[in-house]
Amino acid sequence: MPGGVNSPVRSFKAVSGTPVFISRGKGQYIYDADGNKYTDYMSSWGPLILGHAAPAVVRAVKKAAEKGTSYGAPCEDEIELAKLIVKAFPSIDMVRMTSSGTEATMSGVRLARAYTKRDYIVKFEGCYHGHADYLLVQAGSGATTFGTPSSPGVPESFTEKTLLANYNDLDSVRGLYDKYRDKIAAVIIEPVAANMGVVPPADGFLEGLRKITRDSGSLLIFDEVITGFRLGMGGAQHKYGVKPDITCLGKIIGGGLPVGAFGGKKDIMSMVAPLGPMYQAGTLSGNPLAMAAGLATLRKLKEPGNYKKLRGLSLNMVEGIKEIIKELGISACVNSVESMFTIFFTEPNPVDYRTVLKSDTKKYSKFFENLLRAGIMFPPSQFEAVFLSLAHTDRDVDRTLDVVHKALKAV
Ligand code: KE4
Repeated sequence: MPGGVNSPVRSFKAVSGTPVFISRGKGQYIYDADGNKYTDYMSSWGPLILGHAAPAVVRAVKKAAEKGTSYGAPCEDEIELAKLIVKAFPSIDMVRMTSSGTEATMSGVRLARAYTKRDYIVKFEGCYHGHADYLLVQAGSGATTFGTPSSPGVPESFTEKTLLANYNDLDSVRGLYDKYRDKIAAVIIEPVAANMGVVPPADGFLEGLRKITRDSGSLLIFDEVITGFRLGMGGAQHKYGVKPDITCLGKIIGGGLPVGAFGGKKDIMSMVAPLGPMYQAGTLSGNPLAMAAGLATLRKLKEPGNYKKLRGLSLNMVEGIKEIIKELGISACVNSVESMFTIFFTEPNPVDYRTVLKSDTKKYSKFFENLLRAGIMFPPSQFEAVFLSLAHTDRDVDRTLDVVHKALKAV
């Protein structure tokens, strides 16, 4: 397997180690093949908001598996999960399941282009929406506003219609609309960025995007693959009170099994085959085991007090880290939203990709290694998010803060 992994970010390449191979997880803990135990704050990059092997999820998957693993035909649980998503997201009348977040955003972008009959899309530097060719773009050289491929194997022609804006910078979006106004199908954004580390939207930023897109007849796509059901039952769009036209989901809605979804208003989703002409498909879309795991996760999650508990755990952790940073007088800061946060080795708090890049990744790497050696697993990259789960306890937070204190001091 290239790099010994099936996804690059697991390779520890960004933190100079060889990847840890996990043999099992339980609650807030994961155990590696050598028997080392870690308190896990990666949460499989977001899905495991209940923790590892949550009893309700394991029971649901076992029960589903005894009835078969896939039917190639619709089943009731697909309707149940769709209903739960539609209920939680007022901006969604209809939803289509996929098997990954990449498929969800790829399909959401295709849908916006089909619906508006326009070809250009706007994305933001530092936001990651999966690895569809035209979304693997980086800022073009100099004045060019369209993206250039950020990976070999993506022809220039595939990224010419992907325009790049700067996160939290409405003027950079207006500049693109001045040039390409009636050619832009959609703006796609992580309403809270988490793939450059956590970068919250500035006040008025999301509302500004809503106005710019609405005034120009283009669509607003919220990539809530991470924030959906993470920031609350209604995701970022509920928290910030801004309704997108299309929402992409993933991770938590599959409870750790392969899943993604995209949804929106009926008149937009009616474009999706077989109802409409826009083709989109998947052998294992709406897979019964993934549906069962997702349903078990969301049903548990919506029990009263859970988001309050997550928020409390995260607040204690984040405030504790900020105090340690202050006490040690080091150049570092924390960006956090609800139960996800990132420690950056830079000051002041990053607000976009350019300021995120000022972070000292060598210090992050040392910090990560010190935590790992002490049995704490943070994400093996500066540009990812730490996730709290309902399996974490106040005691975990206290013990983690002790380790963080020593690790920051060492750095
Ligand atoms: P997947 O295709 O990996 O299921 O989802 C792509 C995706 C889309 N949108 C957002 C906001 C995402 O964060 C992701 C995937 N996130 C990465 C890391 N944050 C997953 C980890 C990995 O690539 O292994």
